Amino acid sequence: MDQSNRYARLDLDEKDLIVGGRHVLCAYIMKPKEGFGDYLSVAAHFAAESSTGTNVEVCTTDEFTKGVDALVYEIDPARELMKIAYPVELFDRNIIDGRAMLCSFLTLTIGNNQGMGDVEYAKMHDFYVPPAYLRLFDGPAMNIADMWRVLGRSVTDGGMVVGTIIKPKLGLRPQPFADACYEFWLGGDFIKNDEPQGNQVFAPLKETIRLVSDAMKRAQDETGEAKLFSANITADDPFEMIARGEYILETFGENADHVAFLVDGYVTGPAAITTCRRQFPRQFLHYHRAGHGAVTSPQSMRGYTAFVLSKMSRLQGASGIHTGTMGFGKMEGEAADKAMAFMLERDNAEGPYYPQEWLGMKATTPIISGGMNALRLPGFFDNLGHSNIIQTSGGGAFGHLDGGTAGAKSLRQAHDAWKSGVDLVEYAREHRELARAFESFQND
Ligand code: CAP
Ligand code: MG
Repeated sequence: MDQSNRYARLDLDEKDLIVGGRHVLCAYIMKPKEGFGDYLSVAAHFAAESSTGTNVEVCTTDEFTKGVDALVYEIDPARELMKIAYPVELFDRNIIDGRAMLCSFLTLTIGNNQGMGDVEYAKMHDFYVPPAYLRLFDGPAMNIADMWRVLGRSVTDGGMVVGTIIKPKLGLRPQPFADACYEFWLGGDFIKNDEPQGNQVFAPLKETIRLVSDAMKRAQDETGEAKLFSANITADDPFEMIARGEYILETFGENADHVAFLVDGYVTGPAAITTCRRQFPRQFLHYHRAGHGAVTSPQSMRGYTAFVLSKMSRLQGASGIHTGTMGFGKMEGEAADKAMAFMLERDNAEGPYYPQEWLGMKATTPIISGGMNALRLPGFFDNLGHSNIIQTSGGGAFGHLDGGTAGAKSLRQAHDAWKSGVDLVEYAREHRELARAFESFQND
């Protein structure tokens, strides 16, 4: 059944659609399967399957239904580019408060259309959210500015939050874990659970958190500085997440505002992020994206890009999300990924295909990790253009020849050198921990 005339409107102008404010716009790289029709008819079928249609006309379709069809409004077969306008009315809203839910955005725009028989592949590279839909998302409650406040820094000083991930990734029992925290905190600001650390049988969460809270108090007393901990509350069951969060806040007591909550948002999905965002609005919501590479990797021709993942996280209310090391660390990425950081932290940002005005929605802070160490930081900051990020180095701290405290100090020294425009080698002459970082990581 030829549906191209119903779900294709190449006469529509993107600027008019943005001004009209009634459509979410999505840009996909899509390739039709050989022998399944021309580009436009497959694109129209994609739009049908992503909104009001199926593979045949149905007798129940009425005029109202046609008014909320998703519409292909631009194609460029040579570039495998397809753009679709989704009427905002299509997206599901909470019955409790009428607000938007990201799962509905995904179900339509990256749902059945990922497995269609006439589509070779389709991957979303950007999307635009009109004000009428944007206002229905929670957005972030907290971000790096709230961390700086706890650290006693002004937003003008701001600067890099010196962080680590307790390594090894798994295997430390409660006391060695807490000892590693204390060691890092003697030089650094921020510690996170590694993404799989939680309530393993060899490290019961309740015992570990109690010891970490004590380590934080001792490190704060020792240094006279506030310290931060991002505790993993990821779980399948929202009630488990809430139980973990409540226990952690109760245990940290007067240091509860020094605690962020880590959620592995890709593997647990939008419900876990929103559970944390709504149950614990006074905690920094730390979105770890472990697993995202399955769909965001440039090697994957399906799903969506890391840029899209990050944009969705700001809508949902992530205080910070890992944005990769932009080619300066160990994970996939390139210098141009800085556009992801700008989209997260600015009120107006350009994406690969769309502008986005955030209309005052709080910024989401880029979190940098993945093979980072003191030696790699200046190049990273030169590329990004600033250092107002949360930087977490696991190996880059505990791989330092003189241990975690020296590792932390080397990271801070590298940041200070960059801020003062001094070459690292020069700065290392007067800063031993940085000098020893060269011996520790030079060949990494
Ligand atoms: C980094 C890390 C991070 C990944 C996440 C790890 O450890 O803790 O989870 O880098 O990647 O487990 O590898 P290191 P991304 O500092 O020791 O490399 O930030 O790109 O999501
Ligand atoms: Mg990790």
